[in-house]
Amino acid sequence: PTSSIYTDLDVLILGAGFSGLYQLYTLRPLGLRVKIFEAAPDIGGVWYWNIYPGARVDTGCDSYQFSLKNIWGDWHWRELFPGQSSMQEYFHHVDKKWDLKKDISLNTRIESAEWVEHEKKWIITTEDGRLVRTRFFIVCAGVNSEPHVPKYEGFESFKGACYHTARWPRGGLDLANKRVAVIGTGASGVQVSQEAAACASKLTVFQRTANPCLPMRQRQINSSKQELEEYKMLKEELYPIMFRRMLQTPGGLAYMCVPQTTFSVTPEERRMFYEQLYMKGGVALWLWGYSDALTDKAANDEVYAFWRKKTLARIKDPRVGEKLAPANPPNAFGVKRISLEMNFYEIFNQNNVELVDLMDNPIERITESGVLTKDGREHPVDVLVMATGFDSVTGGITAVDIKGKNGVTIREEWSTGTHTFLGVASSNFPNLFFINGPQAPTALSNGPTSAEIQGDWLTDLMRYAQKNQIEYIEACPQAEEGWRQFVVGINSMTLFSTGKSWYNGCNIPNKPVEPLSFVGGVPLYMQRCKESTENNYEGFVLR
Ligand code: NA7
Repeated sequence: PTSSIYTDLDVLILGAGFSGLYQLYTLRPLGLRVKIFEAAPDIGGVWYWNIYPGARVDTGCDSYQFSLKNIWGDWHWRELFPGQSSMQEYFHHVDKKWDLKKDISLNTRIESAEWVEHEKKWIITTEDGRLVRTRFFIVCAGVNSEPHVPKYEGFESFKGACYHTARWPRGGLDLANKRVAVIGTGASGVQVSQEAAACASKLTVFQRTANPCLPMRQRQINSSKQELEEYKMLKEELYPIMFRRMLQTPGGLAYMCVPQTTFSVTPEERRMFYEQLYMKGGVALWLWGYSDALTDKAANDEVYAFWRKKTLARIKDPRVGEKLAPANPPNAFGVKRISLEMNFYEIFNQNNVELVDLMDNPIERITESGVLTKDGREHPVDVLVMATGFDSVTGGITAVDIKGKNGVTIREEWSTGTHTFLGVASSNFPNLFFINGPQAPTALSNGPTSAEIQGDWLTDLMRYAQKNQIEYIEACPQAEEGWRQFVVGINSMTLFSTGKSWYNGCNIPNKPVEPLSFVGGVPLYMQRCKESTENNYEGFVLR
């Protein structure tokens, strides 16, 4: 191709979710030529795509947003756990405040990126044939953006409607009086099942691994004028403190676990504390309990036993209860993402809802009219919902053909395991960065918090590069090896290393099993980033 069909940029960002938008906003003052390419017709990332019935944030609204006052100052949430449409409104508010869309090319899917050594630039190709030459390429593809659909035999023969939760039809899909099947019981499966149970003639939930859910305890907020006025005043005072505090907790949230360990208190005290956390709702019982809950198996068993008792009391049929909250759980409590629910356990008391345990009775094949399980039973289905998750953390990056220095794609390069330094860059891929990618706090931290921390770090690096005429930045293999050992080492000190979960790639056949996120928490991560920066970006080659 001739150079005239290229667009020249300093920075191209892939993705217009929390990470990409923040990156664009913070890079702009540097005066660089920056653009975002976004595959979807609108901004918001996962909050554009996930429009299945019941799609909702399961982090409290105060934490799950940008920390900058020019956004939150005149934005008021209406629900403690906002639904998808509120999130989309929020992103439009962000766009209006930051005037982002003029630098975003929507409906633009990046297909490939190739490093051109003699130019020290990336050549990016889009699906519609556009070419971009850019110094830096920042992939903000999202943690759970690349849908995973298991390859069942007979899939193509199915005559009903079939959708992955993240590819729900934009025109909507009426589940009323339909026979609905949901495969998967992660956050999406739980949310869609709750909605389907209320209107479907029959709902069949196919569960592979029982995964504890905690009560969301959703509530409306700011519904009266007075409440809103109070909230505004509280925000002025509290938000700056809260956002600072979020940088001091491992999960990038406003709260964290207490310093006490589980068995340092009496059984009565423990019971009272668990009750309090459970009543608080959301992730409290999971993340804000005793400090050893996710590192000591006996401590973890205590929380699970408490949760199980609470949950069994909600399910009428003890056989169903045993499936949903088994005496011998497949995972330690919370080493797989805990989902939040509103009435998930009660729906199984309804006559129109059935649970099928795929551990006992796996899916043999999909037929023209439903799902055939190993016991020979065919479950008739009009709408088949694949709530089967994502090629998490790395999938959004490896979906793009990114060819580095040696002509090898990042997909091939990571096929036996990811390697990065600080979770932001990978050797052989100069001038390429990822936000909320592998080996960073990512899935084990609050998304917007991590997007800001890494985004600020990267903007500082871009400023440094500009000031010092640096055209080439690459992670050193030795630094990567050290980082990998650090990530794996910390992970092995926790129960996360024992879990089968998308946190460590276990959900995707043939994906390497490794910790995909940094378990050491936000403050330690920030400290490591700072150490590198203060030593002239130690661990990177800068030229
Ligand atoms: P998740 O949490 O990855 O859940 C996917 C579910 O699908 C989970 O229950 C899986 O069971 C199940 N699954 C996956 N593959 C299969 C096959 N082959 N057969 C049967 N069942 C299967 O994805 P979500 O969309 O719910 O949530 C993603 C994140 O979004 C969530 O964590 C929040 O951060 C928001 P498994 O447990 O693997 O046995």
